[in-house]
Amino acid sequence: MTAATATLRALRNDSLAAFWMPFTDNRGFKAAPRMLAAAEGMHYTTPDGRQVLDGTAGLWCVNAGHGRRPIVEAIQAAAATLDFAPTFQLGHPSAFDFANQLTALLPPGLDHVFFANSGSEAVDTALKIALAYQKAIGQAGRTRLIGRERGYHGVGFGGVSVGGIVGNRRAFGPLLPGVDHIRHTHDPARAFTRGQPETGAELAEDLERLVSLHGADTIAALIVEPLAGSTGVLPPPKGYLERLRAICDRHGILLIFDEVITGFGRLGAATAAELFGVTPDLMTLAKGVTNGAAPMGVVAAHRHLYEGIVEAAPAGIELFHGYTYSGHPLAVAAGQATLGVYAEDGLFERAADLAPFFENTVHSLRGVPHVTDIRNLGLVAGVELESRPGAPGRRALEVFHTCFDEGLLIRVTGDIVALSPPLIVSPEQIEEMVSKLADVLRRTP
Ligand code: PXG
Repeated sequence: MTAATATLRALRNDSLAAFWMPFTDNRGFKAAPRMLAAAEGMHYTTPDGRQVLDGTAGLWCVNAGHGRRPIVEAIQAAAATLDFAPTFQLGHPSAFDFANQLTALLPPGLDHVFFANSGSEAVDTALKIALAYQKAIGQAGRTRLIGRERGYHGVGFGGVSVGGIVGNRRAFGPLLPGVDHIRHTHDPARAFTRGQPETGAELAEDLERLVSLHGADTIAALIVEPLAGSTGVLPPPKGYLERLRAICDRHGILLIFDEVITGFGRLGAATAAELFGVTPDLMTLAKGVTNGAAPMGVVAAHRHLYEGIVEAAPAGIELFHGYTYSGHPLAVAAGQATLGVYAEDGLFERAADLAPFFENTVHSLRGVPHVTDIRNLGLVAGVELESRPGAPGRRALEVFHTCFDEGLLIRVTGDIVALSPPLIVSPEQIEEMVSKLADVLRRTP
């Protein structure tokens, strides 16, 4: 029996009711389910055997493509050798090796990594490390956390609080106290800009506004995505991140880059920090760290934070934080094999090489019905559609469904389509994605 037939049988026997699906229209999905049964390379296979071209690397995570043998085998071997090992007051060698391998990929200074199990956990960990560091260096009054409008930092209470997407916030009460937000960087007047906008660096000065309002000595950290992903692909204006860094330095505010999407080659470099030449004090990573094959989140911390917290603490535990599965052997094995595949295939360089072709091809959607803006950087693009009056998000959702039914996986948030294919994508597959999307847009009312 193939995996696909097994899945079909299971479907016939089971109700779909029990699984309360995340970020899903549960009633809509369960009335018309769309299922995936297998994946290999650039494609998913549905239970009825259809091939679906993966235009989104799963959920922005499968950067090396699906079913990579070295990763599969590393997970299998780890499961058979050391299924679980605590990392509280004990260790296992591969977690230390992997931490060293990761720091070698990161900008100098980001010398320590804390393991979590998702981007959301990484974000909450980074916020807590920032607070603990300020306290450790005698700045206990710095408790305020600053995020940015339209930011997405996962779904923990910390991440939602610093995040700036109303739909993710409004059902959940007052969230964390003492949080504020700088303005986002999107300007519709710059529609169809290729790559980083030339103007808009001055939006970083909005941080000065919050410093004036609250006092720098109350602010612990600023967290931003170097390129905002979930909110619809917003590349940073030229000079903007550099300016944020300078303002943070001026006022003793820690800078956190949330690189859950931008890490591991998406923008054509190991990290956005490397690409833009701006080093944060803390960096969050997830998704591509294991090619999506096992859950893992990572916080990389600058050595001054690690030393500040560890050296200031009395003998004993220095940071009261950690997860049962921090440095889980299966995730570590997946991560080590993933870094090997990235290096062997030269995937970060490949993404950089393909980026101009990707940009040109994606921008050929200009003029296609409903398209009001196209934004891109590296191997990520956002295609903004005009919303139907009174039905925001509806048009893009229909486009998503039709594309899937016709063999292309895209991602939509609101009325913005995101394309973020695995970095192994071929030029022909980029053309296939874009022409399929254009075709579906032309047929969508
Ligand atoms: N930070 C950023 C920048 C993210 O993009 C998270 C944190 C949270 O990661 P976890 O692993 O807790 O989900 C994310 C996640 C989408 C989409 O299509 C984006 C994410 C997740 C699911 C869908 O925009 N980003």
